Formats: sequence, C-alpha cells, structure tokens
Amino acid sequence: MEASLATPEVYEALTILSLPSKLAAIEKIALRVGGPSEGWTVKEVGDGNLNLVFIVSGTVGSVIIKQALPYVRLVGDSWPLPLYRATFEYHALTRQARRDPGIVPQVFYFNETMALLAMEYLTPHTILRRKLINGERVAKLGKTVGIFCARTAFRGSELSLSSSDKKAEVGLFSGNVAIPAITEALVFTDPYFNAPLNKHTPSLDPIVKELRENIVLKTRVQKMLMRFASNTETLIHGDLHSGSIMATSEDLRVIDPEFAQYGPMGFDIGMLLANYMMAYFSQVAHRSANLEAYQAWIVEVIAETLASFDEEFCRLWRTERSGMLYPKSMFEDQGHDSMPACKSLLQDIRADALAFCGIEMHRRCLSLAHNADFEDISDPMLRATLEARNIKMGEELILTCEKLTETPALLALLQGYNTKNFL
Ligand code: SR1
Ligand code: MG
Repeated sequence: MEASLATPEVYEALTILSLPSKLAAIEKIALRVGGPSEGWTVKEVGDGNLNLVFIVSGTVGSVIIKQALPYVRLVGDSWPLPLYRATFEYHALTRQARRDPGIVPQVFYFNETMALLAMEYLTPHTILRRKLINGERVAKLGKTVGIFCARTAFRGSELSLSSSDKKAEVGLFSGNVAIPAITEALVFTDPYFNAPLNKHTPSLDPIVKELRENIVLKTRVQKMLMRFASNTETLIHGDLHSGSIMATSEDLRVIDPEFAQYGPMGFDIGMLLANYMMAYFSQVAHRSANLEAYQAWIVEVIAETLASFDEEFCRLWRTERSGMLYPKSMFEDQGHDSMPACKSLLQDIRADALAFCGIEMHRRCLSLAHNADFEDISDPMLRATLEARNIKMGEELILTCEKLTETPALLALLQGYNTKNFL
C-alpha cells in the first residue's frame, strides 16, 4: 500500500492516479469528498503558469487540491521554483479571509511538506478573464474588488496594525524571495530590453523599439520597481489580474495569492486596472454585437473600482485607524481634521496605482506571460493594432500618473486610445 499523506515525509507531485490514495487518510478532505477513495474522480484543471490544480469529487461533494510544483509549469524544470510559495499562499489566504471575510475560498487543509492546499470548490464560478473575453457581466464587480483592495491595503498596514505586529508580518513574508523575483524580472525589467524569455507580436517592432529607447520611461519604471521592492506599506495580493478572480454573474472570489508580499498600497489596484483596460482594448476582436455597450460596462467597472476603493479606505480611516500611523492623538484629539491627510495619501496611492497599471499593460504584451485577452486574437495585425493602443496608453500612464488622478480624466484617456492607430 502507498504511503498516506497523514504523515508526509517527502514532497511528491500528485497525479490524477496517485491523488486518491495519498489523500484518503486526511479526514478534512475525505469527509468533504465522501465515499471510498477508490471511487473518487479526479480532474487536473490547472491552467495557470505555476501549479497543479485538481478537482476531487466523491459521494458527498468536491474539493480543490492545489499543489505547487518545484518548477515554473509554464517553462518547465529548467526554471526551478521553491515549494515554500504554497506556505505564503496559505498565510496570505488566512489574512485576506480575516481582513475581508467571504472574499477568498475557504481553506480546509494545508500541508507544508507537500506544498498542498485543500480548498472550497467554487461552482459555477469561472475565471473572470474568460468572462470578460466572452462579454459576460458580473454584478458589483467594481465595488466588491475595490472594497477588497481597500480592506487588505488598510488592515495589513500600520494604519491598522501596531508597529510590532506589522514588523512581525513583514518578517514572515520576507521569506518569500523567489516569487517577488519573478515579478521584479518579468513585470518591471524584461519588457524594457530584449530579455531572453520575451516575445511580442511582430508588427509591434517599431513601437517596442521606441519604448525601449525611452530612457525617461525606463527610469520611471525602475523607480516604481524600487517602490515595489522596498516599500512595505501593506500585505499585497501581488498578482491581482483577472485570472485571479473567479465569478458567477452574481458572486465573486479572489484566488491565488501566492505572490503575496509586503509592498505598496497601490500595487494590487494598479494591476487590476491594467487587466480591465486590456479587456477593454481587446473587445473589438471578440465581438461586434453589443461592443460599445460592453466596453461602456468595463469603463463603469473601472470607475466603480476606484470609487469604492477610496470610499472604503476613508471609512476605515474614520472607524478603524488604531495603528501607529496618523494617530488620533496627533489629529482628532487636537481638534484637527485628519481627512485631508487621508485624501492626500489616497492621491499618492492612485498615482502609484496608475504607474503600476502602465507597467502591467506593457509586460502582458512584451514579456513572457501574456494574457488571453490579446493572445486569443488570431488575426496578428488586429492583435498588434489593439496591443499598440495598450502599450502606448501604458506609456502615458507611467509618465503622467500624478496628473491623472481624477477618474474622469483617466477614463477619457482610455476611450481616446481606443480609437487611435499607431501602426
Ligand atoms: C513565470 S510566472 C508568470 C506569471 O504568472 C503568474 O500568474 C504571474 O502573473 C507571473 O508574472
Ligand atoms: Mg496565479
């Protein structure tokens, strides 16, 4: 008989054949799946860049088993990647569940040796990116994710935490070295030179050449990398793109925080905005019926995301500001209104978010990991035309983020780029 996971001693990547016998002895999994493990059905459904993901079903129900591989799945074993990322994902999930209850899937079981999490099976949820490509709507999308970003930004920072608790958290997450290194390279660095793993649609050559020759732009990007790497404002999700959200038309969850680290408050919201903007630009290729109405809905989602982030952040500022930063003893207790300080901080977060947004827009067309919004466009010339709008708008965001902090100006810019032709 095979060794059971109840007392795991070594890591072993699971397969659909080995999984039932390996997990059968774990009560927290076995009771939720139900029936003898020989009768379980197992499907491998991982379509991300890094991990194995299985749906395991039995007589009672289904659970998700997510297991880290010791290498980057997208590339293969030539790019090793530590298993410890599953531990940081687990720590991030527990904190996000506390800071924004109900937003992340429930975790039933975690095994550090096997780098394995057993989680709630979300059904009939599907990945938001695919919904956006298909032209489907999700009720309260902007509001819910804007609130998630605000709650996690605020409650993971010294606006909420004591200085010592926050430093302990920074210490814990500073062990996650290899994963931030991926973002530091693939997001902030590779797009701006001819890095070995890069790829782009060939007709973009002149745009890419111009971008890589822009020293002012590269300098801004590296300044943002410095903020990303050195500014430990709060616990960020670290990879909040539309593939990290699962939704139905009425409900949504945020998944996959294995890129969690302490970083700038504007990072998650910036990455999210970029993915909405790429969904927006790519629509022309995905539908002709209802094109304008669907793009207008994405614009509304962006506006709602930004508004609900600010609104929730201000609410928490007024009601939960109990940490080391901006203490009431310095403001309210002196009869001084602290809301101007809050608004000023929100302006800085918005400017950071827009610069991170521009950088994410670049890397998804120029670096290793592209997104289906553009990749699914089979006509290379149409793809290049839409990607060029995205790259040029990203450039403007990075260079002028401080001047674009009013939402209507940002949305007007987006709508303007949607009609431009750069090729
Ligand atoms: C090698 S990993 C490539 C990308 O996949 C993840 O989802 C992150 O976005 C990362 O940058
Ligand atoms: Mg992911």
